[in-house]
Amino acid sequence: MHADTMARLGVDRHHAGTFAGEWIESLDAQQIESINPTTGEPLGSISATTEDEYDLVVTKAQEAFERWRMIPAPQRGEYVRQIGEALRDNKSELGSLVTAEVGKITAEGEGEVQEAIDMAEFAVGLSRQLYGLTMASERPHHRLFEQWHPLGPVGVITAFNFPVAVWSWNAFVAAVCGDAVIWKPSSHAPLTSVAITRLCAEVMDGSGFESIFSLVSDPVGRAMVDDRRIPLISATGSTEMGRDVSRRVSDRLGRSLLELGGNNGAIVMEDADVDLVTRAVVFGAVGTAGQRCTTLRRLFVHDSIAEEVVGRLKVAYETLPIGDPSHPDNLVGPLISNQAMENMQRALANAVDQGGHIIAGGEPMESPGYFVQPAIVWIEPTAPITHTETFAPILYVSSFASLDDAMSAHNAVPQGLSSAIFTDSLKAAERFLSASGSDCGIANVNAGTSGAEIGGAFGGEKDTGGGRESGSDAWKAYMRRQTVTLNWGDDLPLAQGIDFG
Ligand code: UN1
Repeated sequence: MHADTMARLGVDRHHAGTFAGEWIESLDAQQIESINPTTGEPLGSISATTEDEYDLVVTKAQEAFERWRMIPAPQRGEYVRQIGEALRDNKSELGSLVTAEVGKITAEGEGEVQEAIDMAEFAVGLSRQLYGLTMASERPHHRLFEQWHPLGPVGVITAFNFPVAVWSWNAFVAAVCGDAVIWKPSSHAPLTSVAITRLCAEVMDGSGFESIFSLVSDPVGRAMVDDRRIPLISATGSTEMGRDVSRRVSDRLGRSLLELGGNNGAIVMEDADVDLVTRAVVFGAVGTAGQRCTTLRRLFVHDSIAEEVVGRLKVAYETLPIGDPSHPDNLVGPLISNQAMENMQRALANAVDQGGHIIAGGEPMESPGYFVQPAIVWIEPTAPITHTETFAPILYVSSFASLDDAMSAHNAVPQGLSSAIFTDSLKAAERFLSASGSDCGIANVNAGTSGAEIGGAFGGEKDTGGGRESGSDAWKAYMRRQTVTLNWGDDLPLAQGIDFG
């Protein structure tokens, strides 16, 4: 089944891992193996990128960029439209490859490809919407305005958990903005990156712009981060990784766009709809086996309904269908690796040490793959473990007496990605959305923390890194702003009224 899917996508069991307008690999290259987390078995492998190959990728991307930036943005959008079509035509194959490679259930594997298709469509529209403002000039016969120009080759570092969608947030927007894109995917999802790059290559073939969507593999991520030829590095992953990227990129005064760890919380008020809460919490906490940066990790429930909500969640957790993610009945697939299982066990042990009680799940499961039972832990919101992100399905639950208390516990963590409140009270919702409410980049009312639409800007504050990707005006990060003053008069009036003789 996997072999068929891979063949349809043109991904051989062994494939070159570097694309610079053409696939390249050196004979003695190291291999990066892709492991199917459902079975623990290898799916295939790609060749790692050597330093020389990396250099060729950047040289070709730069050369392509210099021509790409000069074609009208809507024409660039036309290429992205065709890539979106190619994704649409291959949605189920790509979805199954995502399922095989990172263990997402079929609906989520395909959902992620859909997110990339949506993103392509968004970027096509955007290609006719890259606007600049005109400001009122203080000088007669002067026009003051800003325009946005392409930036250069952009480096895109993605994580295993969204191996298609997060690349598309960056790549499609950057491409219509006139940039070339150099992708360094996660070593846990190399085959998906090869399949996607092959689709792009097919569309771009013969256009003269084959190097606009290129691919590099480990271990050249660091070289890319340090490379002055790359004005923007967009990186998704852990806070630790992002801190390192941020330091290195700012050292060369480059730009970084960071989407890092989340530790997302939801507040459940006494008037919340408990059915809706239960469904939203289960999807948010156990969807993608707790491996989204938007996964719900902390739940604050009003004292008066805590017992009821926890009871409902326990029942839901006891009957969760966990298993082979390609089986349509299953809702929870495996974690990405054995290491991820160990991290989860360590976090649970710490939680118990810090006074927590595991009230559902938590056990690793007998299986060749990396399956676990999602856990619910009743614990004080001040326990240090609840202030860290463990990339696994652990939900820390506590109760509160007043919204003010819940709000301060909610905002007390270093991360600031996504947040939610469940209530029918207008006052409570508005308090949560106010300047003294949620300190996150994403705030939801009566909807869970995960599963954001692409139309909004995605990202968060504090340790989440501050970057914004995908929708709204996130495109501005991929362009350079130029402020223009144009004097169409015969005099030379100076700003600030300066008289210079
Ligand atoms: C991520 O986990 O890095 O909002 C991205 C969501 C998805 C994207 C998650 N649209 O959950």
